[in-house]
Amino acid sequence: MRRQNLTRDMFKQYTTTIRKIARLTINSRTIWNLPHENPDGDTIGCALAIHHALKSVRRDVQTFFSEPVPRMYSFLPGADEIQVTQKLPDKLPDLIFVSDNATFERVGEPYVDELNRLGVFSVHDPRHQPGRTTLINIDHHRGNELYGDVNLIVPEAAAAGEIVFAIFRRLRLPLPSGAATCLYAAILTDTGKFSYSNTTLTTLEIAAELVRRGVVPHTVVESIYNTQTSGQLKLLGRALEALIINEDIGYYYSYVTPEMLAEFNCDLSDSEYIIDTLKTLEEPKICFLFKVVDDGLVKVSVRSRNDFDSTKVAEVFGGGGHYAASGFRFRGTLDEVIAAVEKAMQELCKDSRERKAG
Ligand SMILES: [Mn+2]
Repeated sequence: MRRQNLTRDMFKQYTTTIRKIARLTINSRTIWNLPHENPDGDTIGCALAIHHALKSVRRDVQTFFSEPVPRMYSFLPGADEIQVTQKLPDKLPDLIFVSDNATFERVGEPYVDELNRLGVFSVHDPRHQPGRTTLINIDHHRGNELYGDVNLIVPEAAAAGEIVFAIFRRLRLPLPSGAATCLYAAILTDTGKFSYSNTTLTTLEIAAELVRRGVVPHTVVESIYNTQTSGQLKLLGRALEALIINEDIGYYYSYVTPEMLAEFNCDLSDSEYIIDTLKTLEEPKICFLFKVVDDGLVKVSVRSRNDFDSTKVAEVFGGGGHYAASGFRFRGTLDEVIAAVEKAMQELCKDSRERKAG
């Protein structure tokens, strides 16, 4: 019985907001789910879990993606009900759920434009009008900008999926096994298969509860992780060959270019796993993966396995994330991002060395 209490304790200080979201959900008829751009397992798992659970209680719920569902998540129950479109309907719903999304802009350019067209803005925007719809922001990023009409930010949660689980429990919804599988995928991916330092007793308790509700852990892992194409493996090999270590400052990096993707018949989302292998080097413990989109844009993933807060460098470039895993976008070429990161890392590491010495 004590186990139950521990899980509940983490959410205790958020009870008022959880209750409020539960009440709003019960009282609404139409609901939208929007993921963040470059959707990952957490944002997709949350959106689909909300989709399932609310559909099962006869709410009119729609889930919109502005980009295709990444291949490894297409097995998730309900993925075939996602509407992949750059346009949103003209009539706003009662509620909009946005999960795992630290800033309003991160719903991606197409949906920022669409929401603005419909009169929906961040609460910090002077154009925001209360009552047009209710934007519910569920997240675990420390730097969340609290842009929603209701904001439930739980930095202690390993995944936004844990928070959605807490809301469902408050609603006492009969969690269908499809929804449970989606939440399990959310938690599994954000904890690196329960291996990152964010994995807590609560994480495992929630996972156990989801398994109790019908999730088959092996199937979820197989579908998400063990389904790479030969092109993806070869791309990984090429990226590992390209590894460069900066011994002076203490970080290393690699990159993926459009030419590499084309050679192995991959798209950018096929390069998501590379960082997981990249970050396993014993020393140094900070790494970057530069994913070149085109001549003017590089997407950057940052990972840290020591006392270096990866968000510090991501923030230099207007990005963010978590202590050990973050990212940012860089306007420029591969050479330019490599030089800019070296400069930023030099500054940041100098600062921390000075602090230690002082
Ligand atoms: Mn997340």
